[in-house]
Amino acid sequence: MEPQQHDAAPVADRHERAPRRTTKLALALTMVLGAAGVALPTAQAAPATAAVQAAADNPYERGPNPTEQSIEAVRGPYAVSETRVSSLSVTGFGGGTIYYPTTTADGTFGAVAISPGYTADQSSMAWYGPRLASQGFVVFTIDTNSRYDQPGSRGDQLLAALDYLTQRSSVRSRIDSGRLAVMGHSMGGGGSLEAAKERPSLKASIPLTPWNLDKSWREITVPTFIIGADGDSIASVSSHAEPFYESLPSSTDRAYMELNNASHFTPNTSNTEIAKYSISWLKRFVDNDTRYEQFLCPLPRPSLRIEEFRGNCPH
Ligand code: 856
Repeated sequence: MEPQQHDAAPVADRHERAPRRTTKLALALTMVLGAAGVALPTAQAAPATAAVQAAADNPYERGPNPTEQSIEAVRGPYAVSETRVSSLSVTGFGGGTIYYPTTTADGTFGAVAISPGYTADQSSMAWYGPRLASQGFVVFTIDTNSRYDQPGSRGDQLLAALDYLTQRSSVRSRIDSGRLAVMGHSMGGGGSLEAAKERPSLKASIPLTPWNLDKSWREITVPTFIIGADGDSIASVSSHAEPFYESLPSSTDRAYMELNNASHFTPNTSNTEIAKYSISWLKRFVDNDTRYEQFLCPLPRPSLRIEEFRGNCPH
């Protein structure tokens, strides 16, 4: 199927592309002419803007400087397209939907595969697609081979989906294959822990009200952000999210957010706290974008929406 425009989000490539191109040209000219001993007027010879400096410091930084408002917004700066992947065209998982920034003017993006929970399908995680892709990630919400697959299988399927995404998908050229992450709900969150244990090269993992019979994740070195819900009666935080978090090595970048007044199914509908801190975690660890560290450290304070927040700061 052809890529489709997903929504009417703000224009994609408005963040300083033209100025940056101009300053890069000026920089090249300055270096060439400078080496040749040619003097230039000051305006052209001084390209060291904040944007140029930032791009030099971190080649994976995407989008404008973030604000509290920009990470809470229902859509980020990138217009989003989507393409469906049939289960018949893949092996190792059940197909899904890829959401991606429409523009090709900002280089490649990191990518995240997202698994649903027991008995659920990709539709239960659909809100993450445009929400995260519009911030500058390729997002793959997947179906599992069977709705009854257990966490170990869901972990394998997340990794198969990432391999498909970077090696065979129609958007593979848009992705930086070295900057990948996993997310998942419930047994899919348990699967995110399994995937991070199995593939330490992942840059981030975000288990959402995770469920797993294995309580010890001391082998994980992937930066992991676990989100629990205080009212979860299917995967109680005392038996799942909290021990999972506490078992992560303190040498691993890790965080735990417990949502207040929330249930096992809170991650299935649009949620500002889940979005803003997930975006920050992905930006910080998939893009190495330290502009987002301010939203993670010092640790967010408890509020009407947040029961508690734990973590290792600074990262
Ligand atoms: C639904 C995980 C004994 O385990 C359970 O009862 C159980 C139930 C549900 C889930 C889950 O993945 O929920 C998400 O889409 C474990």
